[in-house]
Amino acid sequence: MRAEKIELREVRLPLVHFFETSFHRIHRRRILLTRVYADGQAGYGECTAPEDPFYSHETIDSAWHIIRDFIAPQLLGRTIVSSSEISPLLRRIRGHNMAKGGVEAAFWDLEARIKQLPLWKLLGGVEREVPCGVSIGIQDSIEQLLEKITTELKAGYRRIKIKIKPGWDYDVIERVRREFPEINLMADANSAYSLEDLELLRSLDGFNLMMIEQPLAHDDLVDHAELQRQLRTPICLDESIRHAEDARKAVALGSCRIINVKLGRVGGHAEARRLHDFCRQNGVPLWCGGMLESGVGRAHNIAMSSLPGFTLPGDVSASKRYYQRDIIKPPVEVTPRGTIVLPDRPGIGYEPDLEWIDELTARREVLEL
Ligand code: OSB
Ligand code: MG
Repeated sequence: MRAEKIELREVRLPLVHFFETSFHRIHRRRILLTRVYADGQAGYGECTAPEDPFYSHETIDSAWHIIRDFIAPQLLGRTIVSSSEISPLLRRIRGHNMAKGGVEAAFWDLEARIKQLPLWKLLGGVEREVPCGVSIGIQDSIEQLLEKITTELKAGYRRIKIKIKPGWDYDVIERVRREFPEINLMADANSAYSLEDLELLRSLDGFNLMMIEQPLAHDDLVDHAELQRQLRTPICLDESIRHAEDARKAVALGSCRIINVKLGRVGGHAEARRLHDFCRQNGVPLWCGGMLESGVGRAHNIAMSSLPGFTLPGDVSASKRYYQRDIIKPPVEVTPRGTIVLPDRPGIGYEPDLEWIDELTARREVLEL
């Protein structure tokens, strides 16, 4: 593949329902789509950087800048045999994993299309159907939360994740457990606590949670190891794992027992696969996280989830939970068994709806040699 052109687009999509975490409440997404042209074909990716720097340092605007000024110049005009070469080519750029991952993803889609293979097969995936969970944000009331959980369980989802923060934690989980004693339940704190909250975090041990996700600082491994020694509930790390090396260190320190893999956060499919291989060899279960992606990013997440180490239900759910009309055809659908069936078509396996994308486009830039 010789990349002639990389196109960046910002599309704006309102969320069906606001999404609130410990760090913000959002009502719509600004999404950065990438499109790489080579050998007469195009591949599609999505940069998962959000609008603000509250999840990590990256934003859609920082990613735009890094892609335009540093990533595209490295890749345009270069002959690439396998998309696994891209991550090493970008190594000199420190961090900015979502920017890198957003471009790398488009190359993988393109390579799979050229080879006439579904992306999941090209990546080495084996599962034909992947289990799905849902991530439910902080609501205005516990009643609203219970209603949402009921809806998602009826739809077949196999695991419920709720967001927590100080003031929306113990009582909420207690009430959810009372209503749903048997379900697979977990909580995601997005770094809202510190070791000073040890007593509260230990009190959650009584609720038989599958795991607690990222309770402590976004860049910490040491305090999480201390916390894990004091908890029965497994800790799952999200923000703290930026690449396979972080996973190695987290496992060595005992900072977590489960890892949430996000393509953007780790900088793309190649790094996600390295992380996957390490965790599989070391018996650490994985699941695929989400960043409220549009269908393009969602399709990439689904392909990655076909790797055999993704044994737990992910945060990858149906398009309609997020967007009234997704930007791919068909939209992502979930079976009544709470699974997504891997598509057989080449590439990401869903077609970007180019006319709809044109209508939603707020900004576009074409990067060429
Ligand atoms: O921490 O997993 C997270 C969404 C945005 C930013 C961070 C997170 C999330 C989610 C939603 O939990 C996952 C999804 O449904 O896409
Ligand atoms: Mg998380």
